[in-house]
Amino acid sequence: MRVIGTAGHVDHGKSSLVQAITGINPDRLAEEQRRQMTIDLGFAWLTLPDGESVGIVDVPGHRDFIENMLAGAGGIDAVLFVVAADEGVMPQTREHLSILDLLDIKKGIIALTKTDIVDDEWLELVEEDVSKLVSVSSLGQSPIVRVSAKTGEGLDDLVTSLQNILKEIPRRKDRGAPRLPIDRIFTIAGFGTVVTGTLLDGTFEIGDSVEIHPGGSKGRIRGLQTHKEKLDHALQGSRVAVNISGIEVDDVERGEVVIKPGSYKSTSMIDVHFRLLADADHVMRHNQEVKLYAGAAQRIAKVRLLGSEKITPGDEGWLQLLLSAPVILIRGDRFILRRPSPSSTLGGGVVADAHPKRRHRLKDHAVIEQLEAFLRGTPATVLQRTLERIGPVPLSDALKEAGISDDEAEGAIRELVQNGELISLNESELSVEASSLVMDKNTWLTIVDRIRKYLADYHKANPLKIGMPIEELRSKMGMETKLATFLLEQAVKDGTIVIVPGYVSLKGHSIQLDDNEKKLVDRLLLKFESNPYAPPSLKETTQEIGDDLVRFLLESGSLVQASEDVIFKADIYEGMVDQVKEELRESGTLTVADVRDKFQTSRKYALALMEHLDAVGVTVREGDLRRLV
Ligand SMILES: Nc1nc2c(ncn2[C@@H]2O[C@H](COP(=O)(O)OP(=O)(O)O)[C@@H](O)[C@H]2O)c(=O)[nH]1
Ligand SMILES: [Mg+2]
Repeated sequence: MRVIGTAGHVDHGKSSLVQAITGINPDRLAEEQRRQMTIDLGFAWLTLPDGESVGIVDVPGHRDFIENMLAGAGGIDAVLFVVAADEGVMPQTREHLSILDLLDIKKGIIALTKTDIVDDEWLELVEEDVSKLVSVSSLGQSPIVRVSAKTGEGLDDLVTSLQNILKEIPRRKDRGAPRLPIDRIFTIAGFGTVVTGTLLDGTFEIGDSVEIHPGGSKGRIRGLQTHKEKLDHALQGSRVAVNISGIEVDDVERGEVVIKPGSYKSTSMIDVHFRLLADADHVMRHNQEVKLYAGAAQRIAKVRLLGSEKITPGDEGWLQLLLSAPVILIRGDRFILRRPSPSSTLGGGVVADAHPKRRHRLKDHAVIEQLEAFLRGTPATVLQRTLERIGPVPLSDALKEAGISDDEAEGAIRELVQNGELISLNESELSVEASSLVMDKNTWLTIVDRIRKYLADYHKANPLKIGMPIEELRSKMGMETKLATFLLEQAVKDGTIVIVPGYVSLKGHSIQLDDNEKKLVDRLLLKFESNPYAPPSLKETTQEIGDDLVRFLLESGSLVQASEDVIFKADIYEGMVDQVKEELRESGTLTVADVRDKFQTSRKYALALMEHLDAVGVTVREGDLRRLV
C-alpha cells in the first residue's frame, strides 16, 4: 500500500491533475469550491494498471496554508510534484521542494502541467529550468512528464511513470505497533467519530481498543475503510479511515496519533539532527522559538543547540527541542522547523532520540557521539545505548523507547545476547513477546558495584552480623521489590553475594572475632558445657557478653534459642533432640516431666525444649503427651 502526495505552487494544477487521474475532486470544502483553491488536505485514490491501489493526498500550494501542506506531506511515500508550464518555477515550487528534501522523500514524478496553453519553445525553457532546480534536490532522479489536465495529454504516461516509481520504493519499516497520525476528523450520522490518516506501522483490526495521544482519549474501532472500501483490518502504509466508538469529535485534534494502549510513549523533548536551509534568511541560535511540524502535528518548540554556538544557513547540527506540548514521535521520524513570524521554512531533519535526558548547553562530544550512534547505529547499538540510559526494564519497553521495529528486534537482541551485552533477569530465553526484564552489561556492573559497596560498608559497621537484612538492602537499592529481588538473584548467580534466609552478605564474608571477644565467647561456652541441660538464660548470657555477640552466636548457629529465655549450645541441643526422638520411637509418648527427669533438669528447660520441638514440627502435643509427627 502506497500513498503519494502532491506538491507545488498554488494554481499550478495539482488538484486538477488529481481529479484528472482519479476522477475524484480533492477540493471537498464549500469554501474551496467557491474560491477555486485548495485550503486543506484533499484525498483521492487511484487503481494503477497493475491493479495496485494508491492513495493520494492533495495539499494546498498557497503559502498561507503551508501548515496544512506539512500535515499532509508527513506520511507520503512519493510525490507528484507539479509545476505549471506557463508560470514555471515559483516561490512555493522552491519551498515545497526544500520541504520534500528535508523530509527525505526521494521518489516522485515531476508533472509539467498546463502544457496545452504554452508553445513548445517555452515548454523547453521551463522544463530546463525545472530540471536544473530539481537536480540538486532529493528528487534529482525523478522523471519529468508533460501533461495537461484539460486535454488529457500525457496522463497515461504519468500513471505509468507513477507505477514504475512506486515499484522502486523500498518497503517501509514496520515497528509492528500501529500508529496513525490523524489528518482529518469528522462525524458520520449514525456512526460517530471518524479519523483518517496514513497508517505508518502495524495493522488495526475492527474491535481493537485504541487510544488517541497525547490527549489520551480511549475508544474501540468500529469500522475501517481504505479508499472507501470496508475492511476487517487495515494495512500498514495505506490511507485509513477509522470509525471509533467512545470518542467525540471534539476530543480529537489533527496531529494526534491513534495507537494501541501503551504501545507508544509521548514526548515533550527530542534530540534531533537538523539542517538549516541554504536559503534560510536566519541563523539558528540557542533558545530560539520555532514551530515544529512532524507527522500531522505542529508544536511551538524552543531550540537548544548542542555542541555549537549557532547554525548558519546551509549547515547541519544537533538540537534538543523542548516542545510546548507532548507528541508521539520515534527515532527516525522526520520533521520541519519554521520561523513563527515572519513565517518561513528554516529547515528540518530527523529525530535521533525521542526520549533524551535534558541537555544543557554544552560542547560535549560524548553527547554528540551518542546521538550519532543513535541516528546511524545498528538496531543493536541503539538498543544497548537505550538500555544503558534506562536500566533494567521489560524488553518491550526498551524496544519501544529505542524505536526499534519488530523486524529489527530479533537480530538486535541476538547480537547483544551473544556479545554478553544483554542480561535477562527473569527468563533464560529472551523474546519480544515475553515479559523479559533486561538490562545491559554496563548497567549491571554499576548495580553490582553498588550492592558490593553497601554490603562492604555494612560488614564493616556490623562485624558480628552475618549479613545485612535483605529488606534493608532492597530499600537501599531504591527499586521495586520484584526488580530488586531479580537483581539480587542475579548477584547470587554471578557469585557476588550469598543469601541466607533474611540476610545478604558478600561472598567470602566471615565474622572475625577479636581477642577479647574470643575470650568472652570461650568462657561463656564453657559454662554452657558444664551445665549442658540447664545452661545460662538468654538474659544472663546477654549480660555477660553483650547483645551483638549473642546475636552472632545465634545467627552463626553456635547457640540455639528454644524459648524466649532458654538457649542451648547447638551440639548439646542436637544431642537432646536425638535422644528425645529415640525415646519416642521406643515408647511412643513422653510427658514434659519424663523429659525433665531424663536430662535431670528443671521443668523450665524441658518445657522449652518440647515446645520448640512442637514448633519446628518434630513432635505433636496431645494433652500432656507428645508423639513424633
Ligand atoms: N489550461 C489548463 N488549465 C489548467 C490545467 N490544470 C489546471 N488548470 C487550471 O488552473 C487553475 C488552478 O488549478 P488547480 O488544480 O486548482 O491548481 P492547484 O492550486 O495547484 O491545485 C484552475 O483554474 C484549473 O482549471 C491544465 O492542464 N490546463
Ligand atoms: Mg489545489
